[in-house]
Amino acid sequence: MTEPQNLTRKIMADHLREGRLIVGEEIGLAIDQTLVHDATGQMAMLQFEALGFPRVRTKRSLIYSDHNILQVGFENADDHAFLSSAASRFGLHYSKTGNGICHQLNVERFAVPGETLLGADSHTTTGGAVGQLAIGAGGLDVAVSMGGRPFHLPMPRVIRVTLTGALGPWVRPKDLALEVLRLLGVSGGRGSILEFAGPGLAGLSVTDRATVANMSIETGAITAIFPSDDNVLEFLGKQGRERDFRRLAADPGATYDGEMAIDLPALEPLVALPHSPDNVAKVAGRAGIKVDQVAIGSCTNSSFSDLMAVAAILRGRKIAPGVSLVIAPGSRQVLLELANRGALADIVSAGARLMEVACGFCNGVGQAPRTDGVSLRTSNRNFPGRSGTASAGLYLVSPETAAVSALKGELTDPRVFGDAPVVVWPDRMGIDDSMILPPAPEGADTPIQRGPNIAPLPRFAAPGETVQGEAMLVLGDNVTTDDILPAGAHILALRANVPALSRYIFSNIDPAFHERIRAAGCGFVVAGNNYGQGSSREHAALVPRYLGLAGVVAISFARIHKANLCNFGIFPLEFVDPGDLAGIGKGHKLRLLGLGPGLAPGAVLTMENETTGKSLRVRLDVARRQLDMLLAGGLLALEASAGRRNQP
Ligand code: MIC
Ligand code: SF4
Repeated sequence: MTEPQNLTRKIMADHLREGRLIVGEEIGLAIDQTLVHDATGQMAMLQFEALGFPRVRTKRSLIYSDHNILQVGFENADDHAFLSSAASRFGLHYSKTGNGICHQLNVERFAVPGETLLGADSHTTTGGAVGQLAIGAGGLDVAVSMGGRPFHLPMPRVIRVTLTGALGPWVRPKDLALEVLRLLGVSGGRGSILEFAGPGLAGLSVTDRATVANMSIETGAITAIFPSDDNVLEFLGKQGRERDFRRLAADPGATYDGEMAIDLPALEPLVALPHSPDNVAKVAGRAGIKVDQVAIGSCTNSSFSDLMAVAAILRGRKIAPGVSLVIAPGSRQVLLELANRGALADIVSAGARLMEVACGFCNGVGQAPRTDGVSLRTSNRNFPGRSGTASAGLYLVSPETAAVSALKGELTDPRVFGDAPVVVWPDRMGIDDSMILPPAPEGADTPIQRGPNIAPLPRFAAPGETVQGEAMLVLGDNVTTDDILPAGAHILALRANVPALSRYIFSNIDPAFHERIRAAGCGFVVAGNNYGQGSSREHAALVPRYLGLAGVVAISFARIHKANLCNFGIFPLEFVDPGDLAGIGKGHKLRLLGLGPGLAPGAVLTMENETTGKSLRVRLDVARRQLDMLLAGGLLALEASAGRRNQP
């Protein structure tokens, strides 16, 4: 008899192409679907082309236009022309601007229980809401999987999160997501997949689960997954996708690598205070903070149920005079349903500003708050500067807390408001996929449109056996990819143009970084725990490499960023003795010794600090595959040197 399996391992076993399902060992998973968007897709498609793949080999691959939608110059329109033409040529579907946010659309239209999805966006995890094993990665990893090759990662620990009871009135899935963050912090989920289970699931719809799966990445987890049960069947039915349904759950008696339990009735409305999503407090304890802006939307909370509840709260009322309320529906389907039910009229009558169906304010594309402003948001990240205003404080809350607070003008516990809204779903949502363009037939030879914003891919050389450079920055714990390459409309517009983008690396921390590293020619960044947390943006590795960054020495790394560093030939080095961090100062001259063909994965290397005269030991904790890339100067250089051709 085979042993009972948890849900994660079942899906992994179905997709295992390399390795063994032993925690910590590298595995290669077959990928059924991929997604990229207009902030990560430019590089992914240029890399796909450079790898020589003629056509995608997945069941379905999509490019979404949702992040980079402001057109104040030619750049974003150039990028969209490039992306849609590349999609058509290489066999991907292209979701046009105005159709919606990739993760919302994936859950509505494409996610299939039991399948794998690899997305060039950290919140790809949202697909876990329907039992899809949905993982975020850098664009180059997604390009490789688009070409039909497995995706590699260390076999995670699977943590069962058992939910009991039901959420009380006005307590929402966002509060559950924040509770998970309160319990785990921004790095407590590293190396793990959170598998939700228990009787509490019955009261959570797919859109509720999507909020929780979405924010699982904020704990550092690889992803989260929910069983595919009656609630999933009901949701897929409303999307006309009953045929995609497959009932999936852990076997009774399945074992896990860790356990957590959350009693839903014990939860209260929660808020993540500035400047980290794990800085969680009870709304009741912070009520009364004056609010300048309330922003409802993002891939965390922009579903039909979220916005219908918001509309019900706003109905017949006006927002407080000092508040700017902005609302961005997650998809065109959601927007049309709101319009057809009169909810849009309730939203607009209350004084809200209706935003484009896109990521928008979530990553600083518009709606930057005033200096020192307080912005209440339903999104998932409140890192410093992410809104576009460095001094603003972002508070993350549920849509219900956001709407009630917009009416009151201050952070308000929604439970004071009376009866909680009850959202009634239609039997079937309006289905119209006409903004998703299919690719041209194979062999159609579609030309790829390359405007001046599409710069050629930079190429990198192999390192020598010794690498010498300055400690360009010495940083603390939890450095985010927003710190490395900030969000914001003007920077996002340059995602296809590495030389132009390079001016912004670490610009919020040290505006002179770009010039300093250029002058030094080669350098290291030194940091504490969980370096590179947050987004999947591979530009946070690619662009520093372009500027001459040879290595990052840290106590530990966030998974996606570490993989991105290897892909672009930057050495991710971990202090053997974390106490050595204190001995390195900005500007110290460092020498990394012992690189070369004899090196083995997990090797401990010597780093000399020429400024202090001391030596320290650093571990190169990477897989063989990654070591080969690092020694070749990155994945593209390795492929070129191996003469690998991906032609059929
Ligand atoms: C984010 O939420 O930070 C983004 C913008 O969606 C990123 C993607 C990117 O920066 O390219 C992510 O989460 O991966
Ligand atoms: Fe878009 Fe924000 Fe979601 Fe990132 S977190 S995908 S920027 S909505």
